Formats: sequence, C-alpha cells, structure tokens
Amino acid sequence: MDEARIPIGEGTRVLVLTGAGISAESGLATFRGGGGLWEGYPVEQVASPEGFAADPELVWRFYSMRRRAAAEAEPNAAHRALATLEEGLGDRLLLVTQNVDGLHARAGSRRVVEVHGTLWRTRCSRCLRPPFDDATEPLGPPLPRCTCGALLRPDIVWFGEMLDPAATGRVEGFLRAARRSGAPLVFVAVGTSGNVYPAAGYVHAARAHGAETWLVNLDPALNATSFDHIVTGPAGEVLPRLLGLDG
Ligand code: BJW
Ligand code: ZN
Repeated sequence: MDEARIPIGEGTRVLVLTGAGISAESGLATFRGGGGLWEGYPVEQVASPEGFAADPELVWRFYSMRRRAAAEAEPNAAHRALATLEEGLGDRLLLVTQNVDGLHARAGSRRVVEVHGTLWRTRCSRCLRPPFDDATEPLGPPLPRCTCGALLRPDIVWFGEMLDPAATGRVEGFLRAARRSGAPLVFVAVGTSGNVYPAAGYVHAARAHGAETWLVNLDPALNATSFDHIVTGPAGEVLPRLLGLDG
C-alpha cells in the first residue's frame, strides 16, 4: 500500500487510463467481477463480431440494458477528480478510457480518448456510413437496420476488432510529445483489471517513455507488477486523496 501523493508539479504531463472499476461506485457493473457473466454468457461472447453474427438480438439487448444503466448513473468523485485535474493541467493531461458509458465527459473531462468506442453512437455492420449519435433503447425487435439494409450495431470495439488508429495515435502522440518535452511524465491507471490489450500494455509504453507509474484499483490487477506504486481501494475515495483534491 502506497499512500503518498501522486507527484504532479509544474510542467508534469499526466496520462490516465481508466476502466470499468472507476464507474463501479456510480452503480455500473464491471466486466470481470461477480462472475463476469451477462445472462449466463461470457462477455467475450456478447462483445464480439462472432457473437453479433450468431445472435444480434442478444447483443442489442445487452447494449440497450447498458445504455439505460449508464443514462441513469451519475459521475462519482473519481470522475470529478480527473475533470478537476484537467482544469489545472490543460493539454498536459490526456485521459484514455476503456469505458463506453460517457461518464467522464458528463463529469467535465474534455481531453478524453474512448479507445473502446461509446454506447452513445451506432454504426452500420456493413457499409461505410459514418457512425451517428444514438441513445435509443430498448432496441428491437425488430432490430435497427441501416438504409443499406444491413443490421446496425453499437459503435463499440469488440474482441478481435482493431481499435481506431486515430484514438491509439493520440495516446502514442501524447507519450512522444511528453518525452520530447523532457518534463516529468506520470501514468495513472484506475479501475482496470489489466486483462485486455492493447490498453493493458499502456503501462509498458508509458514506462518506455520514462513515466512513473501508479495503479489505483480495488484488487491487484493482472499487470500490477508493472507499476511503481499500487494503491488498493475504491477509486472514489483513493483518487481525490492521491491527487490532493480531497479538500
Ligand atoms: C475498482 C472498483 C472501485 C472495481 N475502485 N477499482 C495481446 C495479448 C493477448 C491477446 C491480445 C493481445 N492484443 C490483443 C489481444 C486480443 C484481445 C485481448 O486483449 N484479449 C485478452 C482478453 C487476452 N484484444 C482485442 O481484441 C482488442 N483488439 C485488438 O487488439 O485488435 C488487434 C488484435 C486482434 C486480435 C488479436 C491480436 C490483435 C479489442 C479489445 C476490445 C475490448 N472490448 C470490451 C467490450 C466492449 C466494450 C463494452 O461493451 O463496454 O471492452 S471487453 C471489456 O474489457 C470492455 C472493457 O473496456 C475491457 C477492459 O475491462 P476493464 O475496464 O479492465 O474492467 P474489468 O471488469 O476487467 O476490471 C475492473 C477492475 O476494476 C477490477 O480489477 C476491479 O478490482 C476494479 N474495481 N471496483 C477501483 N470502486
Ligand atoms: Zn449500411
């Protein structure tokens, strides 16, 4: 247990990675806690192109439920602490989230990269029509279809799918600029189990760019040994304290 403050001084750059655990105190379920199942299915089966091809109705039911839960949730103290941190740091901070719930933006964060997409956009499963804003739920039956006739799907990155190169490029660009600046770099991961790549590898990328690395998580993550500092506890309590924002 490491109870010091995260060292953020004049000029320090901060790359933050968040996962489902940061939204747990807002009442949203994590993926790998509590059995990690949904209606008895492993997440990999519901959140994959194969799962969608096999049973699109099941997948849309999952995402309709997620839309409703996220719409009813409120950002918590950890989301708010990161928004406050950004107010002070401006573009010396980049917030990378694996979450699709939109709670960081609702807390006031602006420099957010949603590397796994968002619940609040839909796209075609076949044609190149651009993704569009969509908060509809419940969805189907009948299932929503594109003007081209194919099924619409959530604009979410499923297992086996590539992350948007524009999104990963922003993360890599931030790390490169930090190294070029010569300023101290801090990497903070919050509420993520370290299971899913490439996000689970960002701690290695950050270290390679000279970062001091911090993990704030309820349980030790799979990649915990890669961090310089590990603080276990609920993010809503721990993160404001570590950032010196607990009044
Ligand atoms: C608290 C708390 C509190 C609780 N306070 N903490 C390299 C090696 C091996 C495999 C691969 C690899 N590179 C790529 C792969 C394949 C695959 C992958 O990683 N597989 C692994 C499972 C082995 N990756 C991909 O397919 C990615 N695509 C890709 O890389 O393309 C190229 C490629 C393809 C194939 C092969 C090779 C290359 C895409 C990944 C997409 C992930 N999508 C999902 C679902 C969609 C989004 C959605 O519906 O929401 O994203 S999976 C699911 O896991 C979701 C999450 O964003 C993601 C990460 O989960 P997260 O956030 O860490 O949540 P949990 O539940 O796991 O953990 C929560 C943590 O919080 C816990 O530790 C708790 O302790 C903690 N916690 N309460 C603080 N109050
Ligand atoms: Zn289409």
